[in-house]
Amino acid sequence: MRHLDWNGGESPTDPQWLKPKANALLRHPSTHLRSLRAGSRAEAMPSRSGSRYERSMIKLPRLYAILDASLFSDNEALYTSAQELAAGGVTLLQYRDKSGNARQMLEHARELKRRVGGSVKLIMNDRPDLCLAAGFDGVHVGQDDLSPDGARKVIGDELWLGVSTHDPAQVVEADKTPADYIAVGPVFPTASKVNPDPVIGLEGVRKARSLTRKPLVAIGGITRANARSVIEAGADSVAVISDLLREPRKSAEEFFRILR
Ligand code: TZP
Ligand code: MG
Repeated sequence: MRHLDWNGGESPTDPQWLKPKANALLRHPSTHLRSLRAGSRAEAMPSRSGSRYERSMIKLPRLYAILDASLFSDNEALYTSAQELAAGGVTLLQYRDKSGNARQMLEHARELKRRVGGSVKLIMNDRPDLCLAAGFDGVHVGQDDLSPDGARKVIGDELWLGVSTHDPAQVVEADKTPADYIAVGPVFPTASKVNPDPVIGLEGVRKARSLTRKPLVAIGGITRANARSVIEAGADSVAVISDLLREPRKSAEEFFRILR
């Protein structure tokens, strides 16, 4: 089926390896063509004394790919996408499945580890238990999941821990936790999350940058068209779902080129 995209042009046929939901996402206007706004890189900040944890700083790649299992028509499509992303240079990948059961998630996670674990750091969304069971490299928790302290207790000191935040108060709080990085968003409107928090814009990224020295991941509606502005607003890395769906390898390569 061909359709008009929101620019009035004809889009390619919907990829068969994606679920209809994912194809709808690809057409969602809000995930595309955000205006580019130049921002200024945040100055290096003095060390913050409020932090209760002294952890050595991790280094994030510019692109943090997220694979949402619910968007793929079958397991093989999910795994293939991960392999394509890895071939496109992705070294940090989060596995996310809001509707799957634990066994299915573990099966996915173990196979992802088998296929791309050699070159890609794998992060489990929401579930420290599945992170450990799958031998993943870290876990990402949100405001309704285990607290960063609780998650750290489960995964131990070595693995990566990320935390989602949606406003300045949450960033300040997250800064005091044993999280290795802080995610902020949604920066732009997104159709990939059910009931997303209010959009924070580039201003929200700048504000977050001023509140923490931890590595900062920006998420929500980030595309090749707006990613540069997000990094210029102070993010260290952009986390992306929908703009990596159609041609994962090519899209990842373009993100890296744009964010060089
Ligand atoms: N958290 C905040 S926005 C979002 C999540 C998981 C979805 C990001 O997806 P997309 O398609 O890159 O906007
Ligand atoms: Mg969560």
